[in-house]
Amino acid sequence: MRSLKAVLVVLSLGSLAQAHIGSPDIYLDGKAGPYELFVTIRPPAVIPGLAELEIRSESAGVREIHAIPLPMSGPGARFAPVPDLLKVSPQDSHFFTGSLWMMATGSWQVRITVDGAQGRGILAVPVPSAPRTTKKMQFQLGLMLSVLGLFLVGGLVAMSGAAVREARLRPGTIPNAKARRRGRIGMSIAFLIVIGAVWAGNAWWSSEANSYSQNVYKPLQMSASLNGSVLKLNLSDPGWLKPPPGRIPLFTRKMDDLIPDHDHLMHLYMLREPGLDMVYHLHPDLVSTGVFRLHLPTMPAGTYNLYADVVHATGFPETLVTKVNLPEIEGRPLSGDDASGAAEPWSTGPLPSSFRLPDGYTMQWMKPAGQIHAKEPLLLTFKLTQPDGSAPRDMAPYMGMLGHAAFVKTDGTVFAHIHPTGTVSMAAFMLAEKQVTNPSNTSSADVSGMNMPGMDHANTAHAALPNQVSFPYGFPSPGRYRIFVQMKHGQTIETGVFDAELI
Ligand SMILES: [Cu+2]
Repeated sequence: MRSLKAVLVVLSLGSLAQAHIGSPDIYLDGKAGPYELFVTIRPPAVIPGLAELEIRSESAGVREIHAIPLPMSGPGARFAPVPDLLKVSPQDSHFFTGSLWMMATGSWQVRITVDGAQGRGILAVPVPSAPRTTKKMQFQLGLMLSVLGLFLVGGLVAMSGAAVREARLRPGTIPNAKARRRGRIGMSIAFLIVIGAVWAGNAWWSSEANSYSQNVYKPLQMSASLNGSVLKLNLSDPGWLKPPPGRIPLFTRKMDDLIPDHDHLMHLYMLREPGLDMVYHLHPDLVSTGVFRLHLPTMPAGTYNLYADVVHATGFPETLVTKVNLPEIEGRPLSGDDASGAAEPWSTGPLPSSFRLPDGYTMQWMKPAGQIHAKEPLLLTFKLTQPDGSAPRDMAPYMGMLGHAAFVKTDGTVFAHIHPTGTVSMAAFMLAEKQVTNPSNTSSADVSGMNMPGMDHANTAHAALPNQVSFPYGFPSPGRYRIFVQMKHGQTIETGVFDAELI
């Protein structure tokens, strides 16, 4: 009977999202030809703005690194301007830095060219570029400008008064009553004109600020409704980047152009609040434009935060969020790529770095020594072992990769779904890489037929797959985080749960 109670739903988390929530920095572990690079890109919060670029070369013999931002598709992707040379750190010849101007909203890539002992190598890193906020003027600067502005207004009025009152008098002559009156009239007129100009300036500034705020990124909205054990997700466009009538936009977002990212149009994480003690990684099916449907697995009642990752044909990724209250669900058994995990609520204290899985296996976080700092580029490594402590012989790729991880801040401000390549959307990464290997092809066409980097196909032997996986990531801010790591052996998808505390 419980399943008949169609209940509920819906509260948008209303945060600023991008691909990932509250975690805009890009971390990527990739290869530019023969050179292995760890790339960190910190995109600006406003556009146009400067993106900070840091590259650590993990290979020897790198002489020079150049970088340039390019649109992901169209002619701009083919006719690249001259790239910037990155600076080598004087202390460390493997560390390169630079800053790049991101000039427009859209789906961009930073193309990195490495020259060195083994020739030239190119790596393309997708960078979704969108203003995330409007910056407020600093109080001191506002105060100073106001004082200077008042001085200018007063000065202009006084000068106009003086000009009409006494400009034509001989030196030393005292203006008579008539001249003084003329001066007062002159000052009044000047005051009205100046105030008019200030008012018009304010109106112009406000309208510019307004049109900019239209460009501030607004993710697709998502709402959830439950019917029996079927969850329906409705996507809607809150009107981001609607161009004024008659103008052709440089970049648009559509709802009917989603492309598969490692085999699925949507990757949905459901996390139970407030303890983050239950996690589900599921894959809803597209029913019609903007509508997804999911047969829920059997799951306990509670309030769940939903994070849905999608990628547009342009390579622009988004994470859509909503919240749903569920009764206890008697649904289907988990199958295919769907998986779940459970752990003690985070509030009961940090979990050990060695996580016991329900089938006796263990997943271990090879924690870096010392304190972890916010924004520090890290390679986080996890290892799966059998009950006897040995490596499983039947390690298998999970959706084409050695592992998938979700990083969630316990206060709900951060969610990031990461892969061994890094924080970039895999579909966008392949779109960018395809241009490096085949420069004439810059169309944003479907990439579903492409092979995943490191993808092992179903029929090949997985005996050689390692039992550990590393994720490049940097925690965006201090606080407590929960990390959900998924690896697969045989037909079993294991979900390890770990806690991290950052000061
Ligand atoms: Cu994934």
